[in-house]
Amino acid sequence: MRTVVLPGSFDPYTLGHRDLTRRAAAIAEHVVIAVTHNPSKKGLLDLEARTGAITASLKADGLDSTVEVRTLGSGLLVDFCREVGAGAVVRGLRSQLDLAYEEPMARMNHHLAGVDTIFLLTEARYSHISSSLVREVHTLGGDVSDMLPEPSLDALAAAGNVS
Ligand code: COD
Repeated sequence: MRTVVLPGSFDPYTLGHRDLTRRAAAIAEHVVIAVTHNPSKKGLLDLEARTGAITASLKADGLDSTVEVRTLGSGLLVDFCREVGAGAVVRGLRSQLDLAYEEPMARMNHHLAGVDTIFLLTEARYSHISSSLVREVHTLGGDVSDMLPEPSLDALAAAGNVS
């Protein structure tokens, strides 16, 4: 497989996302992380802080020559895939709840443009980690330091939004 797209809001980029990125990079020659704003999710970090944290994390992991970070504006994911020449989308599955959320999107992307989705099962040690729970724990003053790569922790500290 040549190019795959790994889309998400990554608000913030977690250890689960990092594991997914590493595994996508092991099966594709080129991975494009597409960072988007998901209007249905309450945000914490702005787009620039998220892409910056992911870029720094890729560098620290030695993945910066295989994995590229781009922003996915307000357009369709399938149009973005066409633009970067990607053959498939990669998504992580933590549970059956994730599958219920993912299935219609995967079917729609295939319907719209024949773009397939490759699902990778999350490693058990990361299966309870979600950006939304990390945001909640962080904003309520809890410790999220063992759930995030260093650059994401730096981005949260710089955003200074612990209540
Ligand atoms: N371990 C492993 N993987 C994980 C973990 C974890 N602990 N946590 C999350 N993941 C995976 C997710 O399953 C997902 O695959 C990826 O990491 C990114 O996660 P999120 O939560 O940041 O991604 P979402 O759900 O916010 O992404 C939504 C999309 C960007 C895919 C969606 O909004 C979209 O496609 N937008 C583009 C507009 C479009 O085309 N809309 C029509 C879609 S049919």
